[in-house]
Formats: sequence, C-alpha cells, structure tokens
Amino acid sequence: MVNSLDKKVPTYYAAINWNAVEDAIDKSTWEKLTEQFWLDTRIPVSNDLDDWRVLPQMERDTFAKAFAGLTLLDTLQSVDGAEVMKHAARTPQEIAVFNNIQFMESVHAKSYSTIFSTLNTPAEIDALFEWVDSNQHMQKKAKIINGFYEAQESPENTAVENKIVGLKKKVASVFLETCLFYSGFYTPLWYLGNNKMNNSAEIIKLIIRDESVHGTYIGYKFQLGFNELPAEAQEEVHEWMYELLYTLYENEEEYSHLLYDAIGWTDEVLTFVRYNANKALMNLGQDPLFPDTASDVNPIIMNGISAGTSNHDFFSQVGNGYRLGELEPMSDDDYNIGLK
Ligand code: MN3
Ligand code: MN3
Repeated sequence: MVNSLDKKVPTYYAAINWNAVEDAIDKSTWEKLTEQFWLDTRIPVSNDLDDWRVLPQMERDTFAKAFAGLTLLDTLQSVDGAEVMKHAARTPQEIAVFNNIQFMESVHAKSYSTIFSTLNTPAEIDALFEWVDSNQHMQKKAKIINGFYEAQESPENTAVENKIVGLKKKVASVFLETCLFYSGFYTPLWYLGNNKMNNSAEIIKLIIRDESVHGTYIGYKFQLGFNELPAEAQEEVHEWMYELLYTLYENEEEYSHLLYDAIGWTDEVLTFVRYNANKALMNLGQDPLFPDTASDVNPIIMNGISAGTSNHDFFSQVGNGYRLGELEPMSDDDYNIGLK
C-alpha cells in the first residue's frame, strides 16, 4: 500500500552514509584520529616547575617565544586552515574528518596557553602575545599561508586553474604543519632529550602525532587531485611548490636566528627544519629539496622524539606513542592511516 504522505521529491540535502565509504582512507583516518584524542588539561604541566625555575633566563625566553609562535600557527589552522580544507572535500566523510581536525587544532592552540599559565606570570603572557602578534617573521608566515587559504576560485578561470587554487591550499597546509612548526617544536624536544620539561614536551609530542596524520592525509588528498591534472599543469604546480618552500625556508632562517642565536642552537634548528621540509614534500608525493636526513639531526632531538610512551589518562589510555618515520610515506605504524 502506498502512503500518500511518503511522496518522493528531488534531493535538497543528502545524508552522510558511512556505510557507503568511497575512500577507505577517510574511514581509517577518522578511526586513527578519534583513537588518539587527547586534551591538554590531562597533562600535569605543573610537574615541570622544578625544571623551569632553574632554567637560565635566556632559555626561558626562547622557550616561551617558541611556544607563542606555535600558538599563532595552530590558531591559523583552527580558524582558517581546516575550514578551507573542508570546502574542497572530495567525499562527505572527508568533511567529517576535517571537523575532527578543526576541533583538535583548537585544542592545540589552547594547549600552549595551558603551559604559559603554569610557567609564566600574567604580565609575561601579555608580552608574549604582543610579541607574536607583531613579530615580522611570524606575521609573514601567517600572511603567506593564509593568502593561499583565502584564494578563491573564479568563473573566469579554466577548470584546471580553479583546481590548482584548491591544490595550493593543501600544499600551504602541509608546508605549515610538516615543516614550519618544527622551528618551534625543536625547543621542547631538545629539553625532553635532556630529560627536562617533560610534561610540556608531552603536549608537544601529542601535537606532533596529530600533525603527522594531518600532513599525511592532506598530502594524500593533494596527490589525488594533482594526478588528475594535465602534465603541463603538474609541472607548473611542481615548480611553484619548490619556490614557495624556499621562500618559507628563508623566512625560517631569519626567524631561527632571532630565536636561537642567543643560545647557540640556530644551525641545529635549521637542519631539523630542512629535514622536515623534505618530509613535507614526501607527504605531497614529491622529491626532497634539501640533502639533510635523519642522521644529520641532533641525536638529542631524535632521542626526545622517540622517548617512551606515557599514559596520563587511565580511562582512555590516551598517551603518546609517536615515533619519527623514515623518509618515505607511512613507514611508521604509529601514524598509519592505511596508505600503501
Ligand atoms: Mn595543530
Ligand atoms: Mn594540523
């Protein structure tokens, strides 16, 4: 019997169907990201106070500024980066994945404030935010990356040109998350490698673990679109990408001199940045730009990054098991989202 109320109309809005997943990577990434969910408030940062009190003032200053810089980058990702990725989604499940990513970017951006509120005075915190919101190098990287996020497709463009607008957003995001963050991440990893400031570093390692999934996932989605481009357009994007990375690297050089010259770490930081620049290119399916490999990075940093898993949350076993991967896609099960 036909119910006259059950009348068919053209689809105005389609329901998301997780039982008809087009791309298995969406599902495996969703599972990976939800499995590694964490909150800054569960990490006992105040246990770092004994280490903090005996740090020389110059090191404290570098530490706090590095974290202020990271706050700006994660703010950009939480407000604009993840948002624009969502609009370029290829599948409905991809939008859901970016909803998770966007929320976690807000957790990341907030988590540095958890550290500041434990280690710094209110006056110091005000000065840090004033510094980062007006520092030329930090503002420059935010401006370059956000310029690509804000770029619009246009009816005057060809279909290929419009597609490239979207692909450039993904490249900008991967460069930010897999390379630019690392001039700041260096600091907590150095202390962790020296068994200091372990709880602040734990937060950073949880962030790094998330970013490694974001970079791999966005890089994978980039490659799907890139492979659909005609050869000529691929060549154009390829050249643009290397130029952009070099421009960003030059800015990292100056930023690292500003932050690290006083404590003598600049050269080591830049080796680490170049190593991660190569990883960003690898996420995008491209060849490395720099000769630096894992064996060129200060072993103390590698020691910090691979330091044992800890579980602060007895209920959900949220802890940190991130280890740095080899310089090839998805060689490490710790952030395997199911790519070959
Ligand atoms: Mn983040
Ligand atoms: Mn991210």
